[in-house]
Amino acid sequence: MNLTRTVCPYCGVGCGIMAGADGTIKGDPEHPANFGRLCSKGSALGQTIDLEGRLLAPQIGGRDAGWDETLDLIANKFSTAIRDHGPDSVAFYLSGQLLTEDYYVANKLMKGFIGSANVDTNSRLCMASSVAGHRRAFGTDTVPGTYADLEQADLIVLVGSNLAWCHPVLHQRIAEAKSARPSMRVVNIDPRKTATSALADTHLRIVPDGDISLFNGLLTYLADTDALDQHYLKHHVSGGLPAITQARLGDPLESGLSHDELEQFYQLWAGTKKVVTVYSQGVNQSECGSDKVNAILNCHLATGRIGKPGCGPFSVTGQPNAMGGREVGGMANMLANHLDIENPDHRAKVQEFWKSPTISAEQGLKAVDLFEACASGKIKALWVISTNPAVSLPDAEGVAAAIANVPFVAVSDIMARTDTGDLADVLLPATGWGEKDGTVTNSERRISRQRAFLPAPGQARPDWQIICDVAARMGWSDAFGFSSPAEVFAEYVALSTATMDFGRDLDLSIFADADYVNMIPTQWPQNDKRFFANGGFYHPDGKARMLPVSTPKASARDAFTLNTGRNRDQWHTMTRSGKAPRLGAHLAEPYAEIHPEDAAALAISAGDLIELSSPKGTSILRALITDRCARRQLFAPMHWTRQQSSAGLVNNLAISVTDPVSGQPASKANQVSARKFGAVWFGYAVSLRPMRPDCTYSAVARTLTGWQGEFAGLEMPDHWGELARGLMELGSCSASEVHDEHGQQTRIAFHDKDQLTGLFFASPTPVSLSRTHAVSLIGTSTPPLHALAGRSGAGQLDPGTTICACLNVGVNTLRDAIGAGATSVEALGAITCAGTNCGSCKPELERLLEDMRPAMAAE
Ligand SMILES: Nc1nc2c(c(=O)[nH]1)N[C@H]1C(S)=C(S)[C@@H](COP(=O)(O)OP(=O)(O)OC[C@H]3O[C@@H](n4cnc5c(=O)[nH]c(N)nc54)[C@H](O)[C@@H]3O)O[C@H]1N2
Ligand SMILES: Nc1nc2c(c(=O)[nH]1)N[C@H]1C(S)=C(S)[C@@H](COP(=O)(O)OP(=O)(O)OC[C@H]3O[C@@H](n4cnc5c(=O)[nH]c(N)nc54)[C@H](O)[C@@H]3O)O[C@H]1N2
Ligand code: SF4
Ligand SMILES: [Mo]
Repeated sequence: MNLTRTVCPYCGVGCGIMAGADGTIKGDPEHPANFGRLCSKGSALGQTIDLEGRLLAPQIGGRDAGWDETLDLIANKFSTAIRDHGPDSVAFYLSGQLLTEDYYVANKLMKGFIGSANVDTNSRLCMASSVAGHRRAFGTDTVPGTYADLEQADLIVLVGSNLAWCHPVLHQRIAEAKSARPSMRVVNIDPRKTATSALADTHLRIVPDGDISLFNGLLTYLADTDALDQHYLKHHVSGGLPAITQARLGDPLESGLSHDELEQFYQLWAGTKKVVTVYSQGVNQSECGSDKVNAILNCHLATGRIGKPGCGPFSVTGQPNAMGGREVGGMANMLANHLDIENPDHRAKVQEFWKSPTISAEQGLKAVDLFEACASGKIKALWVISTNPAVSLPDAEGVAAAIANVPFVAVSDIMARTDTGDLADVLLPATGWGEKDGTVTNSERRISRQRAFLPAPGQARPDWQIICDVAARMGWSDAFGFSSPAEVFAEYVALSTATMDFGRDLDLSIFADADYVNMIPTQWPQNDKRFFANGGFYHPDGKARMLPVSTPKASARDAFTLNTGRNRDQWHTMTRSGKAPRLGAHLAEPYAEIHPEDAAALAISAGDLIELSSPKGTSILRALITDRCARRQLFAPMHWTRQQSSAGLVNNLAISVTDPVSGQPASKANQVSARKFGAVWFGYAVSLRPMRPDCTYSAVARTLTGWQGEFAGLEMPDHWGELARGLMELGSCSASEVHDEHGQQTRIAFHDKDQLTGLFFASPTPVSLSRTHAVSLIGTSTPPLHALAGRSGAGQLDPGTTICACLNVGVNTLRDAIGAGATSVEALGAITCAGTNCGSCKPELERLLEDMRPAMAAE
């Protein structure tokens, strides 16, 4: 089998992959991000490349259309809006999952040719606070760290990062470094206990947004204990004194930590030269996200702990090309190639290089404002590319209404049905991962080639080409006459060279003669270059700035604080990861983590549903009772959409509160009220065919044998059989229905000749039966009555919820192995194989061992 070297399309670690058209996926042993490792999502990519659900032809108003007709229509609608209402009446909303070449041409079209800066991206929801923090401190958006720093550090502080689930290969690299060098320390700062806390020596459970108090306290401690680097401060930093003075005004105890916890952490930080502080959405997605970033940067600048091996602040990017998007300037407040939109010299140079008729002179609308402008009628034509804002933005229902309010909406996606695509006038079929060529930049500034190994399906075209085709039809064929991504990349590199006189960080000259076809993963400006060890910042005086930051005013929080984030085995709105049965097995349903005492107070027991409400909307989720969450705090995943669930979308609870500097929404601290959802019946179904999430409560997911669904309702249906048929779309299959003697439990088996095609179970309490076993029966010739027994066959262990997605090992199998004497992750691997493929589940194995240890000791 011929394998193609490419990169993983999921997270910002940017792992190298060797992929084959038959679905073979292997880690690339030569890629410096992963050296052959992959996580569960990367390993399961082979299950996501089929054409099921793909958008294969352009659509206008729901009908298939030809490319010429569609492109003409878009060009016409945009040109007309610009003519009648000015350039700011149109907008692009892009994505950190676009390739650099796609991003570059979209930004060029909007800023240089249309003449508006209304081009923003989902990076606004993701990295904007880090970008703002970097620019305030360094004068440019530079990430000084490299992955090797993580292995060389003596202390790694993970702030607001669930690395074990969200950047699993970096987590694996740290875990390996730590086991080789046990003196290495890891501290995890998160209001919630996560899989990442398991790796950490210390988990500091701060209050939500307690970060500034904590890091201001650290800065004060460093100043008071003579731990500052006076030489570095004198020569390379300005603003040290005001920042320290401001920090002193805060009270570190407001972080929610005890005096002892603070003292120990401060001592450790002050006493360890090689510190890397890794931070992610717990920092960025906050009302004070930019200030949190600067509070962290202040401590590194004050101690000169930046840019040296094993040292530095490290904002890890979420999406595979979040970094590339920032580089090409694909955000409303940047120009291109790390140049400033406000700077007339920068603008003149870029305009001259682009030979463009115009250049936008001021910032455009940032994501949340952009969709508000859609709601108010200011935006007349909108093009959404490679992102799903009707799910991922706060006030998701409001955003959906805003999109519906725009007179003309085009959506480019790889899938036919998404919550955003469902609102579009025109759908454009894009080629997806595996089918398209280009480059991406990962968290450590490494540019890698994504290479196609599959043919473009149907009429799908690469995003850069669709954008250029529209630009040409708007009258700019010369400037957008690219015939390959290689040509786009060459222009992007040439722009960096042309603007080198401005002395910015983004120097791509190393790629000037790059062989695009065979390009090897390379960091800009050169491999292993660390910025700022000897100063050289990008403010006019060449110094970095420490910024005075103050603790945010505690908002009244009498309700619950809903924290949101990610699951190990799903990617965002699940359009791709949701296709992989292996991944669906990990956490198959939208849930809310709730503390046992809060659950008790709301009379919620295991398996019950919880209803969350805010002024914006309501969600119904399965209650997951756990002390991983602190009291009055909840956590729910962001993944579920209207496509798989009736009430699992959590962003419809969010009010659009944003950081005033970065415009990034505060997705981690939504104020909600909670109560038990008073379902009178609960249902569970497995089926050979897709199910509809068409019930007061419903959530459907892929399984190894088809689909499964969880349901619940507020009223007893008249006919269970009709209800089940409606949800399961099993048409002409015959049904066998069984009721228990009290008429409480209903069980229905559907079969087509000998084949079992569906099972439906309903009960007045949460349906308790082995999901794994039910799933395993679908498609077999098990007799209906036997199947309706609904439990594992006699003597056969129910493996339980899947923990190891690669090798399909369930929690009960693991518990058994621990009961039989397995005391380590390695021993569990040897007995059950769990964790021996990609290793993403190791933190959960660790946690299971930890959870069972006290119980066993007590026996
Ligand atoms: N499996 C998986 N991996 C992914 C993704 C995915 O969808 N699925 N998406 C990718 C993307 S785009 C991104 S941006 C990254 C995100 O990666 P992460 O930022 O690591 O993930 P999140 O789960 O969003 O949030 C991280 C943590 O922030 C904590 N937190 C909440 N509030 C606070 C606070 O006030 N202070 C602190 N210190 N912590 C807080 C949360 O409890 C949570 O554990 O993941 C990337 N990787
Ligand atoms: N509550 C809450 N909300 C959040 C977050 C949170 O932590 N909590 N996190 C935020 C963050 S950090 C992020 S990054 C966003 C992510 O949110 P989104 O970007 O909205 O989510 P995705 O599901 O990644 O959307 C990508 C879309 O692009 C499509 N696609 C995939 N490949 C291609 C391609 O090659 N071309 C085209 N044209 N389309 C393609 C996919 O099918 C999918 O529809 O969510 C944000 N929203
Ligand atoms: S860590 Fe996993 S999701 Fe992220 S790039 Fe690597 S394989 Fe892909
Ligand atoms: Mo993100």
